[in-house]
Amino acid sequence: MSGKVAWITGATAGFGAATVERFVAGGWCVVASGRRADRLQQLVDRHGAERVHALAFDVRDEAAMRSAQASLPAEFAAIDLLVNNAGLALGTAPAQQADLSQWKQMIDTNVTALVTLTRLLLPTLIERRGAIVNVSSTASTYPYPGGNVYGGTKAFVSQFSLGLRSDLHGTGVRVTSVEPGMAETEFTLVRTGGDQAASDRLYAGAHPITAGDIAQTLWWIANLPAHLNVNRIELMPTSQSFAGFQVHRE
Ligand code: NDP
Ligand code: 8X3
Repeated sequence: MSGKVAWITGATAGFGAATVERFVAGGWCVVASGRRADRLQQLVDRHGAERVHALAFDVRDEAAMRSAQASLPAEFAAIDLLVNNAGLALGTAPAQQADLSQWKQMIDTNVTALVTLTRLLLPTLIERRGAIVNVSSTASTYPYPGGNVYGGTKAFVSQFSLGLRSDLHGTGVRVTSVEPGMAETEFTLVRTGGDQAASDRLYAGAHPITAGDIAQTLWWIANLPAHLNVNRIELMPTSQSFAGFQVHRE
């Protein structure tokens, strides 16, 4: 046992669920949060209540977030690592046709909730000389049609991470922005409102990044020597690269 505690948001699926597995296997204790309580309970059942503590709440609900933090038992309260992973994309419509409520949900989840939890945990993280890993995206750097607000939220996450580095100068707290490209999780299922066929089509034959790849990357970042900080790291599947600008002709 490392004696260290990670709080991993979005632990019920995809990157977050795989990251719980990696950190528990590596001897850490984990605070696992997400909305789907049944999936969180499965993590507790699998690893034991002494290794995984489940907090079921919606990250958009600040009061619920505060009481979740306040409810942490002493063994899980001293957080060494915050993995801000909970997030989502909704829709791929161009801005002029987009659903405003979907835009707001992305901003509330990917931006507002992320900064709120970060702010709440900063005193503990500073005391522990801990670390923050924010899950951003290649969408933070490379725009694509229909990526509008999702890309905007991730650009915020990347830039906020760099800003945190500046503010936390001298505290020993490390901050990293992790920026993955195409990865097969429940991400596309959520984005398309549950269209499994669309999700399968996107990933078919592409050998996308796996949740395990990202979990392993987060594990590597978190366990580097304390004098090393990865500021940002961008990952893509080998099958994915760049294309040119689009030109509209009259
Ligand atoms: P998944 O859909 O598989 O997992 C998303 C996680 O976020 C779930 O555990 C979900 O839990 C949680 N979540 C979403 N909304 C809320 C909410 N309101 N309150 C609490 N938890 C919430 O997707 P990924 O694992 O792929 O996504 C993880 C992160 O990685 C996201 O930030 C995403 O933007 C980012 N990302 C994904 C990429 C990809 O191609 N897959 C690439 C680059 C970045 P629950 O529904 O139980 O609440
Ligand atoms: C997820 C990757 O390209 O779908 O952040 O935006 S992408």
